Amino acid sequence: MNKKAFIFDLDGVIVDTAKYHFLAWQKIAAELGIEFTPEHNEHLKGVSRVRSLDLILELGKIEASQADKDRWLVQKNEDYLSYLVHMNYSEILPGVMPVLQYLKEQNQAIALGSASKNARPILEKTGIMEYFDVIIDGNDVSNAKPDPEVFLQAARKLGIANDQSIVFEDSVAGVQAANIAGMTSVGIGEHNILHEAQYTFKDFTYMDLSFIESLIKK
Ligand code: B16
Ligand code: MG
Repeated sequence: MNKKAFIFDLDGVIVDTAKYHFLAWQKIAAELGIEFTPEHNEHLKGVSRVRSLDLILELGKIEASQADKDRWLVQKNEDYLSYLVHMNYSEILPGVMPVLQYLKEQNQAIALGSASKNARPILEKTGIMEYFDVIIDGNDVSNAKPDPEVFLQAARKLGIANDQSIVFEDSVAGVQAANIAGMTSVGIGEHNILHEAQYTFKDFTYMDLSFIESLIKK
């Protein structure tokens, strides 16, 4: 039987928390007098919290002390967490559950590969922790996407080769990380943004289970 590793990014793939990250960063940017648009935000998707702040400061050409940076990082996370308080199963993006259920039925290996340090509480709140054989998140890695570390760790822990691994990603950095790792990259979002992915789907409702079946048999 073919056993593949299916590695899911979290924010923007399983749950729509990307919008909460955006709102929290936008608040910090506004306080600093920096215009921060959804287009700018695309560069922050999949990128670590620390690196995201640096990108915003670069955008505003602001040099800040480490103490200020630390304060903004705490403020951003507190604001972000306030959006998650009422999070539940209903915030799982459409089409995700049928794919997870199908993979389980087919006895495939499933991992989470997220840059977020808040990944575990989100999986708990949405009640889908049990689907994941392995969870690698922002607490486990030292190199942020597009470095492939998060996906390499996931595949290694599952005991499955990189070329037998498939990554679902909504970020440019994450798609690049999957490609560098020698894995199959499936972009979830707009094709014009995620054009480096081997396949792209607007969201999981556009993905037929026969596509997953073909990846398993590949
Ligand atoms: P946190 P993913 C990423 O999660 C987000 O896309 C990115 O916007 C965020 O800055 C990063 O996690 C760190 O998140 O501040 O919660 O540690 O898309 O890799 O699941
Ligand atoms: Mg993401």
